[in-house]
Amino acid sequence: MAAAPNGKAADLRSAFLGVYDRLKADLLQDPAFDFTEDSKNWVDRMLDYNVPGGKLNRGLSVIDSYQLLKGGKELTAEEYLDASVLGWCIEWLQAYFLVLDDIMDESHTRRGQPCWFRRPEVGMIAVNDGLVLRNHIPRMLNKQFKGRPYYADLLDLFNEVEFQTTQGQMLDLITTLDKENNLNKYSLPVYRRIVTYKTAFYSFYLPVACALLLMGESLDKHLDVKNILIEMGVYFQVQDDYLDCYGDPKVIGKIGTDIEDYKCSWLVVKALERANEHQKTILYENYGNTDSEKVAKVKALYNELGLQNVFLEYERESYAQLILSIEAQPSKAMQEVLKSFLGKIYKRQK
Ligand code: GPP
Ligand code: MG
Ligand code: MG
Ligand code: MG
Repeated sequence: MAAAPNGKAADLRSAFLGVYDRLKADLLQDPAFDFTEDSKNWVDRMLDYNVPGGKLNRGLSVIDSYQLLKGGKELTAEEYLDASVLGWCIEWLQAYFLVLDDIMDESHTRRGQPCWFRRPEVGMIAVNDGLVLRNHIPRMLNKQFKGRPYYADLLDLFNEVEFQTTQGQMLDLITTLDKENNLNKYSLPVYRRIVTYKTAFYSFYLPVACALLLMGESLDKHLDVKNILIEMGVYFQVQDDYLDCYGDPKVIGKIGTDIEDYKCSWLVVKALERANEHQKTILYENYGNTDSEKVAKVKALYNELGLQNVFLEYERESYAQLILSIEAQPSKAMQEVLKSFLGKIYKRQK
């Protein structure tokens, strides 16, 4: 077995990708399914298209967190593999969510390429591919961890977090149904509830919870840490919503659809808080429409309301608040874990 890598970010990434190749090879030789040449090629290509092409923040954070919780000591090859497999399980979960989310949000691009379902040969086969990705996770967990004392806790954790994410996605989708009510329902508490469930649990709590289980810790003893990670997740989704409108598609790899989709985005919530009656009418008449002139009117109103500065101020305050709660944590190692995660997303452009 190769030793755990140390050193530069590029080396960490390429070592992590080495584990991806190994996991993919195992899945393509799964004895529970009699692969044909065509099905093997399909899954191989589907995985390469959807799993490894993102920032890998969530996956790499499992390794990073585990190492910091071990007091910064270099991981053994076995420990590195354990953390990497869990990291990839989270990346698989993310791929499964994104393949389906892009269908639901009618998106066009993801990670700088057409969304998987937009490929002419894929279409609605993408729905089943989402399920295939989802079903790979317990197979990888079983192969690596069956028989370990924390195996059942890992399965429970992945199941619970997936449940929470689907509930968040449901809220995200059904909140857009009531268009006649002219955005009346959109408020910060409604927003926080959606994003806590749809993003924060799987993107922030899950990687650290995985590292804690590898340490033999009981998750019930880390509720403060969970709350901080959820706050970080809310901040991350506010950034996602901001970048949906103000990010450079070439950098974020996707074209925003939140205005067209009538999403309860952080930007529209802030616009509603600040708009006068005339400006509210502009929002009511133009929000939630694919007509590019209407989208442009919404964006012009966001600019008029100075939402870019409102976001910069929010970002500054959230960061300061998060640092305060992190520094109130009794464990220095846990402080490092949380600061490392926060450092990866603060002022991100993608
Ligand atoms: C991000 O929302 C949330 C998810 C990707 C979770 C999806 C959950 C499912 C159960 C499918 P988003 O739509 O703002 O993300 P993006 O901007 O990347 O499309
Ligand atoms: Mg979505
Ligand atoms: Mg989306
Ligand atoms: Mg988004």
